[in-house]
Amino acid sequence: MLDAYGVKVSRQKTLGGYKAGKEPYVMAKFFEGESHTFSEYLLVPGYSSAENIPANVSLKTPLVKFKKGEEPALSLNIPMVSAVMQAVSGPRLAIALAQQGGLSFIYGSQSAEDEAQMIREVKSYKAGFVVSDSTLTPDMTLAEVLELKEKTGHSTMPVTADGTSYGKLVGIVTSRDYRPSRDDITKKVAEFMTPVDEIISAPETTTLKEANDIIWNNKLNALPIVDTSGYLVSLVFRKDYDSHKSAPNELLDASKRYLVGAGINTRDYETRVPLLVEAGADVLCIDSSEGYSEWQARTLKWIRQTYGDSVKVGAGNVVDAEGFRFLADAGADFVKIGIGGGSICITREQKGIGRGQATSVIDVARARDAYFEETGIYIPICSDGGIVYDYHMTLALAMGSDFMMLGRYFARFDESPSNRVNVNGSYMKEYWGEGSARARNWQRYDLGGNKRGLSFVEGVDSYVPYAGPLKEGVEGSLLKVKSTMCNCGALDINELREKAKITLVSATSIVEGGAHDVLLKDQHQQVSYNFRS
Ligand code: RVP
Repeated sequence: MLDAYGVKVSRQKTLGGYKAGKEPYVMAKFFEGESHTFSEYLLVPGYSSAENIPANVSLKTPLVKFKKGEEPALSLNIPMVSAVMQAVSGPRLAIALAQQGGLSFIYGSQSAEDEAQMIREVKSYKAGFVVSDSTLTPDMTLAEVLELKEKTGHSTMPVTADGTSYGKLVGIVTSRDYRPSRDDITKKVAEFMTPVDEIISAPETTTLKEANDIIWNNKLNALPIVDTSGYLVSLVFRKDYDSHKSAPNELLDASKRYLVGAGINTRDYETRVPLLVEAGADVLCIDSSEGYSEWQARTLKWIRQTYGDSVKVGAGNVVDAEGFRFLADAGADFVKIGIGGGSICITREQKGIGRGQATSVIDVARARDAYFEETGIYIPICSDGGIVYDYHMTLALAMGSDFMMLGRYFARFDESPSNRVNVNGSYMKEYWGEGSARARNWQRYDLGGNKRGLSFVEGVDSYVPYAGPLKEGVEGSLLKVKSTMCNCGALDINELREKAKITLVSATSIVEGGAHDVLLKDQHQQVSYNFRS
């Protein structure tokens, strides 16, 4: 039946909100209250005892669901995971983050074979043995070497016959081999590298301790490890040995390999998941900007039917209790929260969907607790996107998040896969959204099923200020998180939730919270202040 406008009455429910006859039919559901972001909240300190010092704080947190009274099969030592993004989660960052106690989800916007190879790289990583990602060929020029050094920040680069990181070793280049201001930049690597017959190298059977002794005894900065035919296997750096010794939180599996996760989508899971599982991925995550969908339920169902509970898989993203419940019932091992809050994300502008990140976390955390009460199953939740200041992490935890996923934050570090570039005299790293034109040929912005071609950009391509090594950045941020927890009288995340007192702040009090009504003396101070962490 058609109405006066020629529209089928059965479709009117969704089109006009009126029944045939034009009586009011149904109103949209309105959430009570506004939706808020982290910056609109502060923590009010509670009593802190002499025990409340950062050194006593544990940030251990569950990664996957568990039954009341049992231990989760996987936990994190720090509540941070890196975003499932091309510009963020490659093998190098995964290793650096696992060394600090967190976990990366290798991006799924690449072929399943390439993704599985990245997983293998992390799982086969022997602490201290680095597979070079800046390898030279003998016929490259000094100009190209300088460009690579600028991009990666690496000053020691192996030279192989074919330029691959597993090629026949022919030499090594360090910054002591050239003088950028005086040498001809068209000079070939072969002319200034230290050739292989003058290099001290070691066989594959070398232990880290032995490698370190060789480095010390010969005053080396790096030791190439080669196989019996002279092909490069890895490099041991003096600085990595030190950093391995100072990684008490590292996140290891039962065979002492680093834990690593992998992003999947709702289209090719039947072929991708087996490759990732075979490669050794410890946990999977369905990566989509909109998780409350039949496609996710189908993906979860297939994984459960194929692997039972042995393959752990998170799902998302959702922003309310209803979405959480759906994914919980569908079998998700953890649920990710957040639509449109990511720094590079323009989903809210493009589609008008989303919700303030803090409000979403609070709502979903309540649903998670209700689910636990009802079923005895605790499903961890992850606040994904929109963490700008370090204190946002503390707020996310206090509001009920079990861990956080961060993109911009990790993209800034040396170990992220993106290029480092010099923009007007300052080092920047490139950072682009998975829904940006740059990444979207892989359709992370999962439209569900096979609806390829129906797409528009939901993300931007950008720069973020370069922030040095991950270890220093993460340690600095977590020290702040721990000291705020101490101010709340909490020594772990559960205690923080119990004791946290959270207040909404007015727009004017946000201004009051920064340096105000003074002229900063140091311009750099102003700049770093604006760039946040
Ligand atoms: P942020 O940490 O604020 O940079 O946000 C990272 C998150 O943003 C990701 O984990 C993902 O949920 C979301 N994202 C990634 N790409 C895009 C996009 O192109 N819109 N959004």
